Amino acid sequence: MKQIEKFISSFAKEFDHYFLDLIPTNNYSRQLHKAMKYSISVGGKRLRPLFLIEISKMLGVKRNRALRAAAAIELIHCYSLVHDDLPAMDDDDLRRGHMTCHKKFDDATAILVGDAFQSLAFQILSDKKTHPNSEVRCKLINQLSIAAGASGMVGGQMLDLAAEKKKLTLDEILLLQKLKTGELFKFSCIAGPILSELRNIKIFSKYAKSIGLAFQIKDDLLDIEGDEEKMGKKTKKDSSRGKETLISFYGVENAKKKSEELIKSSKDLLKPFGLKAKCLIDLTNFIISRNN
Ligand code: GRG
Repeated sequence: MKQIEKFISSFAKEFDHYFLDLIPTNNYSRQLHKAMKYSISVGGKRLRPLFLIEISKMLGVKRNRALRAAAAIELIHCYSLVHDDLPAMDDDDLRRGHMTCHKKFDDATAILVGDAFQSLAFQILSDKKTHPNSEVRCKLINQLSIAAGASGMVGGQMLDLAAEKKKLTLDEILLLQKLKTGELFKFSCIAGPILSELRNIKIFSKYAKSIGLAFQIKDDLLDIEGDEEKMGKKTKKDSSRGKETLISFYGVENAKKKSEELIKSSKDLLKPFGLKAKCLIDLTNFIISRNN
């Protein structure tokens, strides 16, 4: 295992301990509680939390505050995966190498798990433990709701569903991906600047735009070239449904080149941070070197 992979997996272990403890244990159905714990304990790379925490560290944000914002973004991500796997959406049996939530439990439970994750994310952000300044908390809530909602991930998912019935242009695909994947990455990259109360949100929004698109190109490449066992999910789904992807426009080789350019330009944005950005640079490279 490469150094960066070891680092990511040890972070995921540490984060998961903390993350599982945030699921409230009383006052509601045991089935819902079990399904919530199941859906977050089956793994995942925890990349969105890791980017959020590394950027926060560079900016001197207290770790416990960054961890709370990181849990909020991962809850939104986990909710989106649980809902995306449902029969009405992508209809998948396998996620992160385990049965999907609706297969392990049932469709209604999976819908409620997603709903509960979403509200828990905002409950965490609105708590004073996340930041003593209410303006900071409000900004985090505002940005996460934009990223997750109709002009962010949910809007992107709607475009994605429509893409099964209609051929999209490159610009339409770029918009779809920016909304569906890019907006959550953006929150991961700007939460640290918000928590730090510094004025460097613009650099990190720009950085997020590049890594979000590079992540999506890699995701499309993995769908074509990836190993189902390593990925822990079904591959070749887009091609088998005749769905247009970034790869169908760029072609495999150009897509790889494009993703390398995006990673280079995102690392250039980190130059002013010098050695402080070392770990974030390694993580940036991982976006396209990963094999799951
Ligand atoms: C249902 C509202 C709603 C949205 C679903 C996330 C999503 C939108 C769909 C999932 C399908 C997909 C492949 C999206 C592309 C990017 C993505 C989210 C990949 C999975 O993220 P990773 O690789 O997953 O970070 P892990 O499992 O490591 O957390």
